Amino acid sequence: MRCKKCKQTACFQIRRHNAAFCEEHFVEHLQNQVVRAIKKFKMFPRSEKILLAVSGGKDSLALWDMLVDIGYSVDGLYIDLGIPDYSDVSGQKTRNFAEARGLVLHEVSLSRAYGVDIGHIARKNKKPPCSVCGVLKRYVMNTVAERHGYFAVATGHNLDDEAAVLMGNVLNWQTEYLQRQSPLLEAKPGMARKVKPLFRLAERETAAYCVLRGIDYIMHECPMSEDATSFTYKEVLNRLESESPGSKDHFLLGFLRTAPQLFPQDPDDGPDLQACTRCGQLTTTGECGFCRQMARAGLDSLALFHSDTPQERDQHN
Ligand code: Q46
Ligand code: ZN
Ligand code: ZN
Repeated sequence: MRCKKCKQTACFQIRRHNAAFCEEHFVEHLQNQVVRAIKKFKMFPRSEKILLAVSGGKDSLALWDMLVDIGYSVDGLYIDLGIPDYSDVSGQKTRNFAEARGLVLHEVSLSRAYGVDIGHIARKNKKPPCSVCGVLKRYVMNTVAERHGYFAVATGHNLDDEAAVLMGNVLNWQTEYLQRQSPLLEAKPGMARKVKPLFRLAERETAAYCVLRGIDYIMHECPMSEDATSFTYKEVLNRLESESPGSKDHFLLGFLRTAPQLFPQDPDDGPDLQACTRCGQLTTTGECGFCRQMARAGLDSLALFHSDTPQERDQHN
């Protein structure tokens, strides 16, 4: 196997692109895929500051490394969910990454603010942890982006994640979710612009990227994850991909090409919003979902951001 670019010995094959690359050109190829995604969906210009949600896992850290290396201005946001034997490690890996590169990292910590973990809030709400966690993460991302004036919030969802979500949405004909499934969601009142610049890269590619770039990431999945169906969808898609390389690309990218015609968006279409009577975030009801969720757990929603301490690191480069 020879590198498509320089004809040296290749170290990594990407079957769906019918190509192989040496280390240097593999890294370049992945970064080019990210630039292509950003440009195609007009996610953000180089002049704007982006907030990236980082978990300490391979995808978000690889994306942070890529964006900074390409020349984008990106700060991180780490949400400490207080999960025993997990959050400490993921937080430390994220901090180490930011520190070594002189990057700004915002940290919002459940355990520091309240002395509880996400499991406690879930139990008090009688809901699965991931549903409570989703509400919390969206709220924190929107609030930090608004307070600090970020142009967009980026997340590390990759090709495998997005193809699995699409499969679930199609199998269950979740047309509302299909309408919103896009690597770019425009900003709306109370909601930051959301972007997913990694959607063209497969999981194994971001893992390989981390190895090549010496990025130390947490390998374990979050132990609270109970979404077995999404693992099944990923397995099915992996089987398809190995039989017929390019299947995931065809499935997801084909959907993204046709979705605007299938689901035309009306920019004025949306519920009437008012300020949450507790925190001021825009919401459809008197108190927003986040404040209600925290109140059910006996916690003051306003206390969470006392621990949002953006840590300005010394720039090393
Ligand atoms: S962090 Fe939160 Fe995930 Fe853990 S509790 Fe579920 S949603 S699995 S990406
Ligand atoms: Zn090469
Ligand atoms: Zn509120």
